[in-house]
Amino acid sequence: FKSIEQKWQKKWENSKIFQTKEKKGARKFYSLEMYPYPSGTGLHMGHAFNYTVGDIFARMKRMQGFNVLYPMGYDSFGLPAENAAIKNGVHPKKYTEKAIANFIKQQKNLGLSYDWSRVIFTHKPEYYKWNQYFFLKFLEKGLAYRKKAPVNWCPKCQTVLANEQVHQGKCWRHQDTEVETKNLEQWFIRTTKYSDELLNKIHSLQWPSRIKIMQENWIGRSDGTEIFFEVKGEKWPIFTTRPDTIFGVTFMVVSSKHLRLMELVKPDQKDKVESFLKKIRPTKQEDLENLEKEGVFTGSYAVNPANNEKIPVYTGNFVLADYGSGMVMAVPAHDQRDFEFAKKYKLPMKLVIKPKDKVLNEKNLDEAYTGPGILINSGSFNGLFSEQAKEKITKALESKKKGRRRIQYKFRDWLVSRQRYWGTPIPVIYCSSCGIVPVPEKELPVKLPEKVKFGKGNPLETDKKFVNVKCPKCGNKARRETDTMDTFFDSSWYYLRYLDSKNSKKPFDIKKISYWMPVDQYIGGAEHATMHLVYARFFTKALRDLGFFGNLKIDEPFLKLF
Ligand code: ANZ
Ligand code: ZN
Ligand code: ZN
Repeated sequence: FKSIEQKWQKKWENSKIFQTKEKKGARKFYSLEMYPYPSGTGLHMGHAFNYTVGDIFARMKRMQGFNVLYPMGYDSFGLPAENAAIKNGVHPKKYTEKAIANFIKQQKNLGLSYDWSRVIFTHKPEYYKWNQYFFLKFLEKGLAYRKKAPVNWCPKCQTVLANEQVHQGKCWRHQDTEVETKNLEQWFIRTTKYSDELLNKIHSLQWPSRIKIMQENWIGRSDGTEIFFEVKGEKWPIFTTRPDTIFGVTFMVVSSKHLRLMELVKPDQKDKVESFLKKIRPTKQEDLENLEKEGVFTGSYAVNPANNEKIPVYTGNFVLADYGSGMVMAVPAHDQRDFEFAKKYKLPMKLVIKPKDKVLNEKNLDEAYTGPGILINSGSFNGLFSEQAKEKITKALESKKKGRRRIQYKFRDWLVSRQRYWGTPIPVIYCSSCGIVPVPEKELPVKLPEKVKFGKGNPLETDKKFVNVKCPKCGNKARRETDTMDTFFDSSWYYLRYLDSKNSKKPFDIKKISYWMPVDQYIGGAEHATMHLVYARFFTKALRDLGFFGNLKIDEPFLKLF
């Protein structure tokens, strides 16, 4: 067996039978597998499974007469290589390249029918140069920006993470580490510009419905109303999907992580609020239901725009700082979270929705009534059904300029900067007089320096030659960005680079895109439903709108997913 296997594999390689070119007239088929992170331990059975399925499929398509593109590459930047470097004293580059050689050997042994001439390695400057190039294009168009925000920090990885990389409050790389919240200035990609399209086009994809549903929920569209409540003479917005319950508001809750919380805290409540803030832990969207709801009074009052009632403003752990406006109107009779909070702190409840088939009493509710019904205790809106009342109340608020219709998404902009070494350097320079200055395109790639010290903090900061540069604009002393890009940036467009992997002038040629795109069959792990598969869809749309595909109508990267 061994000798037969070797004989034929050699023959395939020498005759280049798996190498592919664009062929006029031939029906193309782009068959792609999620490329691997080359770990030091070699292929695991999951890889062998995934790639064997893909190989069988590609061979079948060839037999059916298709001109099949079937490439392979390596997602070779990333934290594990850097951690191994710290632990074992090997440079991440050396560690990675050894791992890649082993992967290739194993994959070749399996006889996988890849077109090896197109192979890509994302840690090579010939590849990551284009990451930097795209980043600069995004920056130019406002699709990349820097802001201070509450962000996810993994103490074990010693870096910030994107929302997609926090799973049940833990880091995606290790389920034993709680992610913390820090207020830091970071680089973001404006993925939310495409929330609408990302959601609306999902139905057109031939993907497993479970993956589509996960992605839909991740983007999470809510249709609701923004309502302005006056607090200390200023209008504070809240987001609600239940404007029909506005007469039932008995208190307000502002997130304990709200950047402007302290403006609402009266001096005599300051100590109480501060000791509360010290004791609570960060909250994530998915813990909201089970969390013990806690809070304290801020000392301020809000005015309900529907009836001018004065209501107390609390701060609480169950309101997210980065959803809606970070503040809620609390309706304890009809919202379970508000109900639990009101019970705990003995706050009043007011019924404003009457269910069809039950009689409720606000003195002895066991839980919030969250269903629809007929409005009561709601002034001129009494007697309306809740769905109608949502419309009418929103309209009434709109006419008084105290509210407006609003579509809200759970989806957040993608945090892409990482305080780590083994990734693509972000191509910007900070100058004390010019501010953020992009590295001029002709100076790309900004190469990752090799002689750095590993151990504490970001190794890039230890390379003075890398850090201390001249401002490209004014020529004065300036500082280079030391953060690197999330490696999901690399995997967001690698399927385009396979089409033209050796092009040194452009990321890819449009003629090749026109022939091969989109990917006809994609094969890979479900764990990417709300990570890679979101980012890659965003990238395709953003590159399309930046004109990278000319007049081609390429809206989606992956038609079918297995
Ligand atoms: C008042 C109300 C009354 C609500 C009621 C619900 C029921 P989704 O579907 O998730 O969009 N909310 C708004 N901003 C929030 C934040 N930053 N953190 C936590 N909760 C927040 O849900 C929207 C509802 O979630 C909003 O509607 C608000 O509570 C709450 F009987 O407003 B509701
Ligand atoms: Zn981590
Ligand atoms: Zn300058």
